[in-house]
Amino acid sequence: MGKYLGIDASTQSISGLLIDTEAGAIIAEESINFDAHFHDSYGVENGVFTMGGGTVHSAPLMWAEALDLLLQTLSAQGCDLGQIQAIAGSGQQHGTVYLNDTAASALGNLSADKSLKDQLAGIFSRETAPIWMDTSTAAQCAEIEAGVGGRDALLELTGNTAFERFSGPQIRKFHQTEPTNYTNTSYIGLVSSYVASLLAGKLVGVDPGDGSGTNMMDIAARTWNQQALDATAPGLEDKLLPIAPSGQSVGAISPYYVARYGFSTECLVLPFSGDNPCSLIGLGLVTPGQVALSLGTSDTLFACMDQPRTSKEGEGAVFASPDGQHYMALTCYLNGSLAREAVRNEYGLDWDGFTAALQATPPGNDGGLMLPYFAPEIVPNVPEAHVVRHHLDAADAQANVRAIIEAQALSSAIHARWMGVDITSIYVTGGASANAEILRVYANVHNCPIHRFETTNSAALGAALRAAHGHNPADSWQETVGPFTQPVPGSTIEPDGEAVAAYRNLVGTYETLEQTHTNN
Ligand code: ADP
Ligand code: XUL
Repeated sequence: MGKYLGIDASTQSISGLLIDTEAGAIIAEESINFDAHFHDSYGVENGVFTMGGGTVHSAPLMWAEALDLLLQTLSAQGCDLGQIQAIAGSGQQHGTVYLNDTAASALGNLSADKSLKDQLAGIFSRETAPIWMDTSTAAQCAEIEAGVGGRDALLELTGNTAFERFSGPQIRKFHQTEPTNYTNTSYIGLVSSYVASLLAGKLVGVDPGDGSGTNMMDIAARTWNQQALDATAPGLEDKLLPIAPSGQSVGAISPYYVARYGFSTECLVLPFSGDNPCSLIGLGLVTPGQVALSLGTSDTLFACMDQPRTSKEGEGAVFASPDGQHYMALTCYLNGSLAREAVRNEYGLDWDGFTAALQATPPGNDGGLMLPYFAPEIVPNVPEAHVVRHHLDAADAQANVRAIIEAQALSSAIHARWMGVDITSIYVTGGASANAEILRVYANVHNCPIHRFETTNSAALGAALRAAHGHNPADSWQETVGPFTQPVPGSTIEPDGEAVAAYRNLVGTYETLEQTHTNN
């Protein structure tokens, strides 16, 4: 029993969520939005740099500065950080951070008189970090698959086919385009392991949940796979730390945070994991068969599984669950919140206006459909942004609002089939899950109830619960997650018979439209 902090380093913000396991309650939740604080100093938009040709990066030094600001804000609000017994975290998946040979010593000798930003500016062998939105590595994906003996061989070795956003293809591109900087890189981490390293004051390894999203880890053994490393870049094994088991503390928090923010010297740091694997825990999905939907910057649909079920056609990914026992199946869409915002902004609406448009239009949208590829899409694989309107007038704001939400929900039904799970209820999280009208469309398309939770940040909650379990490993996962993962009473959204019938026919129509306009 005690107080545990979960930190979620995501695309557009870094958040902290503090739980008290004695009270069974979330006692603080705070978020630092990157654009609001760092747009001028780093030039990020929606937390990222969009660099052309599908290349999307972010700034690891900004994440360090944001971590200081988050802890300062929590402390200024009166949170007694000294009572926290353990911290775990969650990071946007796949993104890679490249450090030089000064990093370990800089992290180990942090002075409390100066900020992280002032002390760590020199540790990078690459100033920017490619992130999950990057779609520029199709060539490297093909080369890696060929390098291990083909797509099926990579699937067999790592559980996943090669994806543009996965870490391995991104590392290969760096090696090919900046060979000297690659040679000068001593350590390659993921967003998750980098932020854990900032807290621990030493280099921390990648956990199996996030290691699964690299195309380089043997998913069954939960170790790096040498054949996959060889197919990615030379000497890579020397730049990676061994996979760090998700539940084992890497040591106490760095003295920097004790002196600066009043943390206890005993406060433990656990490895961070990916945001989706953490959401699995934060929504209580520790039993196989349960399904969840995250409507964040990316939209993801995921399920807990006993065994790693693989997606041969490259529709989905499989990750190790940070509970140490299970796996998760995941379908990820790049056109999530930013695509919804593109429609909202195009018609000059705010979220209330967007919601009103959904309320004013009928399920099925009188036949109006949209393929919402405002940016390149992961599923189906669409390399170039293009939006298709089918029986849909571009001037009709309300119909376009409904069209994008129906497109996203229909696509989530089509591309969940590979998981082989009978979807009987869906747990939701992510910023857009605050919007009941969006969720109503999902309830009707999937013909099942949608359950909502107290926080829309299940990744940060899952991280806090991982910290609690790491500190009390004798507790069962069910005991740990149970008190925090009950749906809010009365908040469940039930399907409506007539709307369900309208969507039953529309799924096939949408699928045909999708196939006509993509190569999938
Ligand atoms: P991340 O994946 O970066 O953690 P979040 O889960 O915090 O993202 O979601 C942030 C997004 O939530 C915003 O970009 C915004 O588009 C969306 N959002 C917030 N409130 C609403 C709302 N009422 N309706 C629809 N979308 C919303
Ligand atoms: C999952 C993925 C995204 C990021 C978003 O494979 O790429 O959901 O984790 O933060």
